[in-house]
Amino acid sequence: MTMRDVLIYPDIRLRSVAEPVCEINDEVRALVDQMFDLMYARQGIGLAATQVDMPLSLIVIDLQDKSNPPLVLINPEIVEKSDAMVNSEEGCLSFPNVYVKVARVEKIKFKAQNLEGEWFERETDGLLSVCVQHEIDHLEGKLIADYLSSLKKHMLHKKMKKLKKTVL
Ligand code: K2U
Ligand code: ZN
Repeated sequence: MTMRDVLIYPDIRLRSVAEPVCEINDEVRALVDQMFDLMYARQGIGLAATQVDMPLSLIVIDLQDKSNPPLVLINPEIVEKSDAMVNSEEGCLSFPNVYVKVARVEKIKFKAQNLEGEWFERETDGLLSVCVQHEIDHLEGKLIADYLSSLKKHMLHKKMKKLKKTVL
């Protein structure tokens, strides 16, 4: 399978809702490898399969710190959320040079399958919590643009659509 690049907003394929991964086969393992390579090449710390036009429930994460080894999340789900919220400026590989203030729950417990198909659960906060929530948004077709006011979202859409025309 040839890997295309990261889809750039307002590409409609970013709105795809991911399908569950039913079988973790060689094709899925090859996709995971390609997603890590692309994520590193684009200086990302997370990447969702929908961003590479593969509507599968699959995320790769590498926060680039020793306490958090690289993660593969297959069929991830958030199972618990804290009441407390945190605001952060989020970037997105599908929105080059765009940063949006997003309010997210501070702590989450999530479950997912690893590449061996084993289910695991993890509680987290900080950057990993924000990243997992950001990536699971991608799997649901939700983007950082959706956290903007309708006016700002409209302006961003116009700007990025124009940019796409000039680049192509
Ligand atoms: O999904 C993506 O587009 C990759 C995201 C993941 C992410 C977004 C917000 C907050 C944390 C992670 C980023 O573009 S990766 C770029 C980046 C690098 C260092 C710190 C934060 C974001
Ligand atoms: Zn993103």
